[in-house]
Amino acid sequence: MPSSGGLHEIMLDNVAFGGHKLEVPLETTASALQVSSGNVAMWGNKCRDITITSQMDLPGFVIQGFSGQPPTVITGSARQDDINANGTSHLKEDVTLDKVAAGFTAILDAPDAADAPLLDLDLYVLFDKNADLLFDPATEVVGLSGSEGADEMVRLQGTQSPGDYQVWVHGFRVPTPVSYTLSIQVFDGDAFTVTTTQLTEPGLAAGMPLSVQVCPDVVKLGLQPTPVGGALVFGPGIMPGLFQVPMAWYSRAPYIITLPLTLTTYDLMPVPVPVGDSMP
Ligand SMILES: [Ca+2]
Ligand SMILES: [Ca+2]
Repeated sequence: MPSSGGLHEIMLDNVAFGGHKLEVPLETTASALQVSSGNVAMWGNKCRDITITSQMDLPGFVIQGFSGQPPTVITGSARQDDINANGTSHLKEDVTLDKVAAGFTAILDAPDAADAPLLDLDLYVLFDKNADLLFDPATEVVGLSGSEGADEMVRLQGTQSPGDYQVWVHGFRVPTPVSYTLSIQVFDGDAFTVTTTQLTEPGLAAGMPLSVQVCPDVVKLGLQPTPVGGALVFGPGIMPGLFQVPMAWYSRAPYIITLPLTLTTYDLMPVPVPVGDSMP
């Protein structure tokens, strides 16, 4: 997970005990990984270089770039559902993934509490794990957001397997009918190409900086409205989606560019009018 400088602590909580001994030996390995940039912004056809350095060996290291499409936006009408049965959710939106994706995000934007007091909507994301074309709320919920309010967001971690998903909006408390907006975004495109150097089997060695270059495929990106979002996803072979760095592509450079720019009085002097010219 992203973290900053300072003291950190890892806590282990044993919630079940089924052994004969009160004290059972166990081992935990803690480590960290550094990325030279917390996000990857690209514009035009320019590539970006970043460096990844891990403090521990990451066998079977995998790194992939995913680009996104504009989010799907649905307008819904809130309804009171059975508070004890999220399967009664009044809105169930299908999302089918043809290939591995990343960054599956669902955002529920409802009226503010001042405009709709006591309104409480909840958001669920389900994955048809057993591919029986049914979504079981007991076993197939892969993400949920259930605050006391009506605005909710679910972002699935790691990468998402191909298959059928559904996003559910559950009306937990709907005193009066209101409309809301549900946005769903998935990064499943291949318009960001990733190349690395120095990566040899069996993976990424501890302390060995890995140079990564990310390039936009402007032909694939050209038809999309900008900015185009995405994610750089990497990790060891057993968990290839462990780390994610957000990416964004802009068709042109941003208007605000910060440079080590120093203006002097000379730069600010008026341009002299050549002798002989007359002012209009
Ligand atoms: Ca199922
Ligand atoms: Ca809620």
